[in-house]
Amino acid sequence: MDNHQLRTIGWKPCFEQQLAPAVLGTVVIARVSAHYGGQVLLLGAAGEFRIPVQLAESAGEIAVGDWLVLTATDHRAVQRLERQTLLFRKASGEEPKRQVFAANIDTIFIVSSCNEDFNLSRFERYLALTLQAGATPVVVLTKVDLCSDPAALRRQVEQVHSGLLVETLDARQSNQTDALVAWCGPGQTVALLGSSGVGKSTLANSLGARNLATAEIREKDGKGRHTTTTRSLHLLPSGGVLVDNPGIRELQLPACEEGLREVFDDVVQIAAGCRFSNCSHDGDAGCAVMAAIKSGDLDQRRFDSFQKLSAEQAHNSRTLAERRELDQRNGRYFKSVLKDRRRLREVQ
Ligand SMILES: Nc1nc2c(ncn2[C@@H]2O[C@H](COP(=O)(O)OP(=O)(O)OP(=O)(O)O)[C@@H](O)[C@H]2O)c(=O)[nH]1
Ligand SMILES: [Mg+2]
Ligand SMILES: [Zn+2]
Repeated sequence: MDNHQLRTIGWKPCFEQQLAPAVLGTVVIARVSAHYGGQVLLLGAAGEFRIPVQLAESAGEIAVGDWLVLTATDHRAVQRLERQTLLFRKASGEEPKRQVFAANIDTIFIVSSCNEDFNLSRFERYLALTLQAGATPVVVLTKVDLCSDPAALRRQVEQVHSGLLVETLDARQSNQTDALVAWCGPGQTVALLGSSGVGKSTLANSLGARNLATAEIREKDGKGRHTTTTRSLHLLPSGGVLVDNPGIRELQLPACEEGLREVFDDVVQIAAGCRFSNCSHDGDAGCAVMAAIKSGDLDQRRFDSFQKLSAEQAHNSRTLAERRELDQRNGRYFKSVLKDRRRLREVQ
């Protein structure tokens, strides 16, 4: 196994430790680079290759960024290495399912433009997801050239979470990406997350990914055209790996209570001072939250955002849990039906 080559695509000791020594030499290690309908594009020590999705998924569902252990002979996945981080949302639509975006991402660039797309509550939403995933968030504000006071926007975003890193740039200029290159060094995997048209693929190109398609946003509403349609992994000249994502239309929070509590640690701390532990923060006596809003210590917008995202998270985590339980019950039911059928066949 050529470890040096694998390290250039994000291989780390924590993955190596998961391999049984006996299998070394008899297997191929590869990283999921893209998913195209029936085919999965993989990156290994010897370069890119494709395998049918059934072979790739024979050790479980896969996501871009996953590490697979494949048989050397027919490239069937025998193990999906344990994920260090996992970025997912609740799948859109009524169905209570989660949708995995990407696995084993170290840093997430939360990309927003300084113009129409700028929205503090949206940052809070993305941030909760990033922290829940176990990745490091960096906010990237693009289109500074179209904004009269980017520094003011930057200060607003910095207040969303203490210590949050925020970079502002013209994503078309590669000489402005220096601050971001620090996150894209050897062995590092970075993913771009944001609405359509904010400049994710433009930024990827400026960081040195190869010629990703970009397109002008629509004039009438400033929205993007969903130019990027598949998630894909790209090698950067700085040594890291970058995942460009399609623009996100709707980001429904999945079960992510910890991520939310981390984003809103200030609100959680204030609420701990309410007289009653089940305070509704809506006129109850001794409510520390209401007092903080009145005194100006807590922003009404931030509190409303906390309430909204908490309710959404609680609702979705309930429905996801119900779905899991149903799946398990169905699984048990089908297994018992199969067992009964086998028994019948044996008796006949
Ligand atoms: N003026 C200016 N234009 C930018 C900047 N960044 C991106 N653009 C333009 O914005 C448009 C959309 O950029 P894309 O890179 O395609 O956006 P995207 O986020 O990848 O969009 P999707 O693939 O649809 O999700 C293009 O016309 C870019 O040239 C910037 O910093 N300044
Ligand atoms: Mg794009
Ligand atoms: Zn209260």
